[in-house]
Amino acid sequence: MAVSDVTQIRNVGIVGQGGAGKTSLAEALLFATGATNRQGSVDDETSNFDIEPEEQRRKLSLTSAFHHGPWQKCDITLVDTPGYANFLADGLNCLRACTGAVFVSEAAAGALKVEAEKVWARIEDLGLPRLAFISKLDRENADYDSAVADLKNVLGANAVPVQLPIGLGETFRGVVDLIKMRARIAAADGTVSEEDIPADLQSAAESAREALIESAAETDDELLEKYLDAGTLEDDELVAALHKAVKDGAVTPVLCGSGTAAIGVVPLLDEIVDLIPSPAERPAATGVDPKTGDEAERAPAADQPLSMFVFKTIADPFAGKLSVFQVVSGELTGDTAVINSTRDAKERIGHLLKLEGKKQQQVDKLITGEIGAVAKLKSTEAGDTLCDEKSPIRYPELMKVSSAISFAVEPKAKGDEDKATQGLLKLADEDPTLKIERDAQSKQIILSGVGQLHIEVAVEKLQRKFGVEVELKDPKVPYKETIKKSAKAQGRLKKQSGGRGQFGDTWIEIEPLPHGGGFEFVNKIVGGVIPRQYIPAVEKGIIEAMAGGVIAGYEMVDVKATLYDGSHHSVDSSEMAFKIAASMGFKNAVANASPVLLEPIMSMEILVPDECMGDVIGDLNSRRGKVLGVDPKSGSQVIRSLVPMAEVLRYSPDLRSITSGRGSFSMELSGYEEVPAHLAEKIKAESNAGAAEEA
Ligand SMILES: Nc1nc2c(ncn2[C@@H]2O[C@H](COP(=O)(O)OP(=O)(O)O)[C@@H](O)[C@H]2O)c(=O)[nH]1
Ligand SMILES: [Mg+2]
Repeated sequence: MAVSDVTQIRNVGIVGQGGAGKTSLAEALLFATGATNRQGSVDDETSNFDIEPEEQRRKLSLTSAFHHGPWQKCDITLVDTPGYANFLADGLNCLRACTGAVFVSEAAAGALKVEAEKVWARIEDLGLPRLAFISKLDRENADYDSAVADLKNVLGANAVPVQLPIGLGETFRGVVDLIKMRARIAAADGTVSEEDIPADLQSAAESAREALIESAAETDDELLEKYLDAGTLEDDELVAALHKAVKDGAVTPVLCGSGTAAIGVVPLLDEIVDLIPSPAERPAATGVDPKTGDEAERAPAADQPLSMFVFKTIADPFAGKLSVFQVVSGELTGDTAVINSTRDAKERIGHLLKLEGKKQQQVDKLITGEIGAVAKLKSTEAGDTLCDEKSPIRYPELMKVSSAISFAVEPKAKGDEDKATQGLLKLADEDPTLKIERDAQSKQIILSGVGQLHIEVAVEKLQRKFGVEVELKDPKVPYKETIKKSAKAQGRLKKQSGGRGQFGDTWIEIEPLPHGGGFEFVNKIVGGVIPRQYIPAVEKGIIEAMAGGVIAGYEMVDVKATLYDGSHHSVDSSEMAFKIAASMGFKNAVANASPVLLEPIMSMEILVPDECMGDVIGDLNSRRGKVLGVDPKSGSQVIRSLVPMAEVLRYSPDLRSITSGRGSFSMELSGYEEVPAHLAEKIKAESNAGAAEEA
């Protein structure tokens, strides 16, 4: 359906932890709008949202997917997001383009995991209006009340039911709508019939409606007064009050149902239209004017200058590289010239597309708020702003995710290195959490990502899309080197070989910089003992020596180097000679500056059942881990700890066996610390052996 007005748009992120039932719910919603003629299924590999073979085979979402359908007078775009830790970032970034979220969790006590909390924190950060949907009420032992209580206790949500389930498990057949005070029963053909509330639910419904009215009116003094006076509110007053409370993120209305059994789906569509705001009601988008650097903003309105935020790239097998964006302000028609204000480049927008699962539909225009895509932009990447050249604005970039794990990638066929690198770089285009580097020392291709599963999926895609088979070698720990003391040393190169010789002579002092200080270079040469044109070569020599490492071949960091003396030769000196001399001087100085190795330290949150806590902590201690604290969380414990990366490269399988599969964890880079001396010796020996083998 083509919409003509911004008030008709709802962009809804379907979010929550993996396995909650998001994709199944999205399929049911899509089918109910009539956009698809049968309900897709995760389990049958017929989903319109889990499109990639890697997702279908695993029956879980690895990347966000989009489709849309008409409901009432609106066009609802569904953004189905992944919920597993390794793949969260993509969905969290897509929420920038959403006007609201449906937070899905299953009808069971203690089901919420770290991922659910991360998603919730993001919703809070963005001030995103949200509804909660408790899924899987058709399962045996489904527990609606506990799930609602967990939303409050675990997430701190101001959760208030707007529905009660009718029947549970096998007998689950519909919901009580607490606004209309009617039963809405799902029929087998996907439609909904309205009935009176079953007698046995009448009194529960009445008290739930009262609680609903109270929390809706709480945010509005006038309404509260009226309610206290009259003892009740009209339905439309209640909807209006709830709409406002949702818009402000003050209340989370809770709905319920089943995606796979298509129950509670039509009522959810109704509430998406009624309660989730259109882009017009969202705050103006803020950014900066790229010319002046001043803060700038765009109201979500058609009469504002055109601006678009590109939040995702998709490598489509047919259309090529698709840039997925939201029209933040103004109106976009096909064949338009814009600028990329993030990269200061011109772009030409060709055909406009709306994403419909694995397909795209061409459209004539996209209005404010709409999510669309365009193929084959030249210089645009995810996170960029595209806009009217005459009124430029630049929006904040996407969230960055630090990688937690690295593997060396080795092609199975010799000579496939370039093909592998090119393919991986293309995959990284689509997935900014994937990083590809060439290790300067070992010449290996190093692939870094959020977790082991993330890397494994990337390798599968590499084979499917680019026909390169690779092997993953032991993950490499990115150690660093630094110094602990100041030291001075000379670096002198003198070579006489037949004709012209090589001469450079430098005296360098090095000092430790505070952690994160990087590199500083100071030139204190006076009287031209080293001519000015050679100074940059000295700096370059030191930078190269640092990059290649001095004690174990790892990058050296946090050093200040001062060039304070030296000498030159009028014929034999050259840039090259000074570069080499400086590098020698720097290395000589490092030898006397108490050089040490630094190792990456991971900050980990491990969720374990009570009875496994002792074993997990004992195991952490044997990995040189520091436990920072333990917090109870809905029947489990969250252990917060700091552990050296080298000790947790393959933590997943170990935690699985310690906890019989019931533990889960997330980790991110926290910082660098000095490697204990006895381990440092081992690392140096291994690295030097490796270097000798290479040579
Ligand atoms: N019984 C039941 N199973 C469901 C329901 N929703 C999802 N599932 C199943 O739970 C699993 C995970 O569902 P999926 O939609 O992929 O969850 P997602 O990871 O949140 O997208 C699949 O095997 C689904 O068939 C539901 O409402 N009822
Ligand atoms: Mg999914």
